[in-house]
Amino acid sequence: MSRNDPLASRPPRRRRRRSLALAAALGAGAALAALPGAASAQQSLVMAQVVGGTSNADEVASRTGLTLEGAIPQIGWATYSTEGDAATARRRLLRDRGVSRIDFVMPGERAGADFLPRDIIFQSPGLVAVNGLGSFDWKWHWTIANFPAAWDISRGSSAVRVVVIDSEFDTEHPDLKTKFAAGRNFDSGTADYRTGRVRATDINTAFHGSHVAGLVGAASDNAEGGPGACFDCVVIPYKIGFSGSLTNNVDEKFIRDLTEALTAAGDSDGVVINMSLGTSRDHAPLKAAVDYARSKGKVIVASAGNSQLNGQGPSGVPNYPGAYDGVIAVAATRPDDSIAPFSTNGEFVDIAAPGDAVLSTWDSRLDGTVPADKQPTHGIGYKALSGTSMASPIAAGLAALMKTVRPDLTADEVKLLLEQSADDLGAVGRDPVFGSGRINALKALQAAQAYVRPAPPPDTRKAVRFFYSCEQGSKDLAAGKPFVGVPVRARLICKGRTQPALRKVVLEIQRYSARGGWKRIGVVRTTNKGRFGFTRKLNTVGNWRIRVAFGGNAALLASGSLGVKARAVARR
Ligand SMILES: [Ca+2]
Ligand SMILES: [Ca+2]
Repeated sequence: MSRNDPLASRPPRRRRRRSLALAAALGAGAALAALPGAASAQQSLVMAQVVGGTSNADEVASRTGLTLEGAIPQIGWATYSTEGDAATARRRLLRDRGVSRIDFVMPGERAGADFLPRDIIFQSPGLVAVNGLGSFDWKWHWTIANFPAAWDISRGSSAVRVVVIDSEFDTEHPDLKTKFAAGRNFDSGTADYRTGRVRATDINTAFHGSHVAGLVGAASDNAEGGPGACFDCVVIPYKIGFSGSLTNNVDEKFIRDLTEALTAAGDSDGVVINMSLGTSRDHAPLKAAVDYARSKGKVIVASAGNSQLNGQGPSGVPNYPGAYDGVIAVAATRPDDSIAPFSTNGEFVDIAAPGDAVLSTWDSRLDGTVPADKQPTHGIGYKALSGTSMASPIAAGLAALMKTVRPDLTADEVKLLLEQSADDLGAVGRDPVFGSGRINALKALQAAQAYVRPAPPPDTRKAVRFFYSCEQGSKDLAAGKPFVGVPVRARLICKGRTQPALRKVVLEIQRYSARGGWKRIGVVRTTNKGRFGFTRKLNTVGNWRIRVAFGGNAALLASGSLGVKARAVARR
């Protein structure tokens, strides 16, 4: 029985329509004032990063009707001017397919602590409604977890990639299109299976992946919507299939698609994997895929599930893959740092992150073409959703920031530091509701920077020393001395002792070869006083290096010895 939603998300019950305050946010224009005495209208400049390099900058100019002022090919940025309204020019550039991002100066801009991205939710007032709590600032999910201060330390890196395994992705969304690496489609049995096509085609499942991907890494500083947690990171979108609706029961195809996608994520160059989904039953292939991705060093983050409410599934049922060892299972909090009522409780919950009424990217094509309860909140494809599906990518994005400042951290270390730096909530210490507490992005990055890996405990065992020698006829062969020539088929007679005395211990007699190193050719048992003796017939022509060796025990180190060297030569 799998009564959980395959995707841990549900739309908020109340939705607040909000007009886009783009013009208000940008209206004051760029910092270039008109020259004194100039008769013409004020000229405004906008810099734009051109897709494919500045050789395409002219085409952007002709499509947007703006004047190309100059370009910097080394970094791919071009500058455009307009005699008209600066906000209009920016909008034209942002919507042009040849532009990945733009840059401009905000009125009154100054450098300071707590980097605030130049996205709408950081520049304009707005509210989201939380069931039973009231209305809250629409960027609450970033501020409560201290992300602005964390972004002063790191905003991610294009070298740090996050695989998002989810429903579908609006790969042309203006806040996402520059953030996606090539995607892969694991929706088995469809025409797009095993292609790179991951863009949404089904309005029933379209929103979820776009929303989750935006929370990981939506573009920032582009005057669109909001930023993602790790907005200079790259998102790798992996699409899997859902049977018609996100609220359908789990089926075999879902498990199969998820398992294949997670295994591929293990082989990918992603360092973090986010799965805002789950099922209430343990599935062996899914567990194997988790173990495989872990063996590849991936940081795996998953939603804790939305099963705590009646009607959403049985309370407290573990959500897989979140409940597997080594997967960071994320519960959802609200703007007052209470637990979201749907967030699944259980010993498997590791941490909590904001997850009730969280604003993020929404498939922009859905506007006006879908039922009222699935329409975007406003014109640019942003929407507040609730679920541990939203908490998980915020934590995953933070893990990516940690991997940016400390690429050497292992997945277990990232998990440990996320937990240790979290703000404890609820019952003191780790508890089944919040796990170790609500993530704190600033403290997590500071902990990552300061982390000193504990040195492995020194080996205090003593070494065993060997004193022995061999003789053949009148020749003495002491350990560690150069080769001594002896007739082939001669017999070496060897004896010696160990220090400390190994009583009644079996030692190995070993012979060295260049190909195989030291290999056992016999054994010898020590006496009560740690003495031993053996003979060895050198039955082939060539070099013989023979030693005795001890395998070690709780008090003594494993130890070899130098060995004696004999060169067996043919008899004349
Ligand atoms: Ca943005
Ligand atoms: Ca606690």
